[in-house]
Amino acid sequence: MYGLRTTVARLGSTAQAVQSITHSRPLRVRGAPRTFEPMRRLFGSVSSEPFLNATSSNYVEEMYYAWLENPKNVHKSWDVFFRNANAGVPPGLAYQSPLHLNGMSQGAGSAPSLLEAQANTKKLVADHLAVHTLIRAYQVRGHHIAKLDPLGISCVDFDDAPCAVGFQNVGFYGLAESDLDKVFRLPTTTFIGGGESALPLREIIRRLELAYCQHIGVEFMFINDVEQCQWIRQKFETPDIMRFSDAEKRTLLGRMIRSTRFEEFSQRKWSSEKRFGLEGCESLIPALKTIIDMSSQRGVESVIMGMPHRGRLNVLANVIRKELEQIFCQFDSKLEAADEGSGDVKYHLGMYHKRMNRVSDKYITLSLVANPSHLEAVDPVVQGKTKAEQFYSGDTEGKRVMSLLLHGDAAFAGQGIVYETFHLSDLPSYTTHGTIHVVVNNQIGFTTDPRMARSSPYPTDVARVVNAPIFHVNADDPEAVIYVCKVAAEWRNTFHKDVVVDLVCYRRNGHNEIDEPMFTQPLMYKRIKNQKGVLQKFAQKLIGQGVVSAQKYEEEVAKYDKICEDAYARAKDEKILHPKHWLDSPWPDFFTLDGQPKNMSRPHTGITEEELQHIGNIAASVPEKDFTIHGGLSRILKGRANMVNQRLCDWALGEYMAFGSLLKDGIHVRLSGQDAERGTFSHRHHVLHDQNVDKRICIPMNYISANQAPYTVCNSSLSEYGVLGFELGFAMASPNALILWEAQFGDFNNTAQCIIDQFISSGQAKWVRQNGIVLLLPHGMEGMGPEHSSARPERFLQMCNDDRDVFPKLTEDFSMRQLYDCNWIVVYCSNPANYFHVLRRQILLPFRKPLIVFTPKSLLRHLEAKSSFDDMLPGTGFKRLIPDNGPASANPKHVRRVIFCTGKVYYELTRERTNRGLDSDVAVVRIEQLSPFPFDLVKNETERFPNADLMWCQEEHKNQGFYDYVKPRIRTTINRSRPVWYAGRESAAAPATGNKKTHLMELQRLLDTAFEL
Ligand SMILES: Cc1ncc(C[n+]2csc(CCOP(=O)(O)OP(=O)(O)O)c2C)c(N)n1
Ligand SMILES: [Mg+2]
Repeated sequence: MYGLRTTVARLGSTAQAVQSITHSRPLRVRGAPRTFEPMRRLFGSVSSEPFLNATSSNYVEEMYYAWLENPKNVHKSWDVFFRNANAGVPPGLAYQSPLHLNGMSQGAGSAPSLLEAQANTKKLVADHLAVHTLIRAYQVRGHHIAKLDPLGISCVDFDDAPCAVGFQNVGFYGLAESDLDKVFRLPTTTFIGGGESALPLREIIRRLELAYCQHIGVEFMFINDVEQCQWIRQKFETPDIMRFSDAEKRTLLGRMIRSTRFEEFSQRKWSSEKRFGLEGCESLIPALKTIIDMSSQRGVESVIMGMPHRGRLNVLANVIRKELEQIFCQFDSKLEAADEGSGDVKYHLGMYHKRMNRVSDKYITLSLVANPSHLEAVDPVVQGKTKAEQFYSGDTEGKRVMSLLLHGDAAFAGQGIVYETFHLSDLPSYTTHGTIHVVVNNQIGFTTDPRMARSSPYPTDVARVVNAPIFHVNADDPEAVIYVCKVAAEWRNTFHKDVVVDLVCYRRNGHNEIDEPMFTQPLMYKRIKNQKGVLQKFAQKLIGQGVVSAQKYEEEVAKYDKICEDAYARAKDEKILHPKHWLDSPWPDFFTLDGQPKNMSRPHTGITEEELQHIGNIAASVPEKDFTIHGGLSRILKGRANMVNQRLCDWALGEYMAFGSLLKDGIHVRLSGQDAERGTFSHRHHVLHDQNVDKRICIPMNYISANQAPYTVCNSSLSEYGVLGFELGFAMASPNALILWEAQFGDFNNTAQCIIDQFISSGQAKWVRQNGIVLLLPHGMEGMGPEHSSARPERFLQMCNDDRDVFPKLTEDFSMRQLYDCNWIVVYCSNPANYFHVLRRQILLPFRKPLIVFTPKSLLRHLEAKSSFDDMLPGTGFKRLIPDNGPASANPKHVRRVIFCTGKVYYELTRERTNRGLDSDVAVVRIEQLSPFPFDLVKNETERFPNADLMWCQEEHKNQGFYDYVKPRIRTTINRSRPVWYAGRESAAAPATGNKKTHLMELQRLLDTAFEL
């Protein structure tokens, strides 16, 4: 079957010879992609010289390669032609008609009538080329005319390139009706022959129509890999390939019954409730089940799914097999939840379920990731979780863990995150080795028609960016649906590349069950009203075929209805909702049996002197032999070695110490982000590049100890939404990993706002699911202009769940309780030791919370922003607040002002304080953990300086930064007994000025305010 490919591969050096025959256009050479001409060119005039046009060259090329392999592979006429051509006869004269073609014997060189021979040559070759072109036309464009739309209203716009195939169009290719019964040899690029190598044209067309123009439309000819193209052709062209046994048909009917009756039952019981039913696309359920069955048979043990609202309850009930009563009781608005948090509507909840797959007889775990309303936002999250499960189970090729994503047609085309996610699909640190995408293409988005919802012909065109094959299928034909799903699953498990199944269907009701679609789509809905249900049609078909009796069918329906009724009765007994039963990523070993942290003791985050020395030395070394690094990097490493000798850490080394020590203890660390390997500010250098050997790299962090966990550091694609979603998903899989996403500059986090708002800040409240993702967001006003200055701390702080007006009860375990209760942790560290501790604390805590870290830019190289090893030894820990430690604290009663601040401005303040000789008069206190707010420690500081006025100082503008969050909390701490003054930039629209001089003036002004006593 793959003969052509191997022949081509072997013949790279013969391209020259071929070129001499088809000299109008260079032929493909070895390794070059196989591209396909636009149809207009395929139809282009061949009158001047049939050999010399583009399509012929492909055909001649294939013939030539086949001939080179063995002259018997081609027709005698081609054999003679190639012999002559190789002997140097010009292409137009090289053809010699063999005896049986024109009744005359004409040996090479004995041309009795050259003109006659030329005429025959032209006709024969033109006819073959025409047939070849026709076959390709079906392969490329058959989907244009396939009967994909159950409603028959689709008007996909293929611009000015209609697909002219079929009996009536043979003239288009230069063939005549009289050619229909001529026998043509089939090219190696088609499988319609089955066992036959030549067929009459009429039969060729009939078989192509069957393969490409019925209920399945296949888009694949853009794929560059010949083997993959051949594979797909074979799956759809082979005669009679779409056959099902009676047993398979009955299974399919059973699944259609469940799918259809589930919606009907729900509609009967809760007619005025939103559930985003599947009516009109009931074959989704057998589609998914087929994919899962096939994948399980091929060795997949875990399928991680993401899907939107449409049909979600049905999927939970009939694919994941969540207990029906658990689904039904979600409709009871009076039930209270057992777990804390906001909970979520029923069609957003996740699920995790391990069960026996009856088809493969193997266990399979199915998880459906909880998602927000924001369509497609879950896509990268699913991919990240899948990647993590593959990573932790050693499934390096994606053979055991697989992702399955469902989409709506409007969202798939409209949401940019889909594109971002596709672009992760083949990147080494992000690939999940092939995702199966299923689009519920009901030809409408809420109230919007496709012609207003996208500019591409299909909603699936976005997938072409990664050359994923796209199988469009009429969802009213359940057999066609499950056939393409089988092929899709096989594709994914053979080539480990993405594939799309486009279920072309309709939406029987409005957007939800209480919506009126006739307002906006009156004609479509008139058509839909007359549309017979797919189950009804399919059941009639099978009854007609004698596959199932009418009685048996009715019994099956009644059986499932009873299952629903029984579950409905049981649902009434439910007294309470258990959100924890809807977890998509349980961490059973991490928590106690009832889901609580195993202890609440504060973790010890310091490490020993030896560890610090050892990791420091690794950070300063090139552990691989004969590895040449850049001279500038040698200096950086030497600088690190010097710091280690002096027992000092800068920012990069502090981070190294945190990562290295966790890795040593078996904690996987994964750092991902744009240019994260080197670090945007060229400070990190976690991946060394050999200056002499291309792509040779060395990651010293993986040389810390023999039994360490692996370190992953990866430059991501230039995406925030997609990549942050991915890392969030990665962090879901295991609590025993430190997963960090770094923004190039902190302000770019707003491109990922959806992940931050919908998942990170609120995920636990909605879905009782913890997540320890770390966001590293470079932040700081450094005169670089409005962009790149602010990571927008005000936004993160505004979403913190602690109450600014309530002073909390200061219990023994206050700091831990606070962390446990918060929705995320926000820190802005002022020195490397604290950064080191907070990273380690993140993983040593007995629970998981997202951690937002504002990270420095200029402080990376600031001489004072260094920490001694002494601050990282056992017994030391993360400081939520760093009190003043200068002359002011020696005589607190005399202190006239306490300036509270956070992060980088501390260094500006202390420099100015010294310059003004105010070291004894002003205390500067750093709040390193902004949220949860260290009420206890702030209280200590305010009490320590009873005669001082209190001030918050920040370099950000007043309406930005930290002020709005911190001020009311300090006021609550002091029971509003003293004012809290402000020193900082005035309110502004932009985060910073674009003028360096203004920047410095503003800075001076805020320092003046801070020290005006
Ligand atoms: C990001 C986002 N924008 C808007 C919406 C509001 N919305 C909910 S469903 C829907 C239509 C979705 O159409 P489609 O993707 O075709 O799915 P269908 O409902 O037809 O199954 C819209 C606009 C949303 N949920 N998410
Ligand atoms: Mg839709």
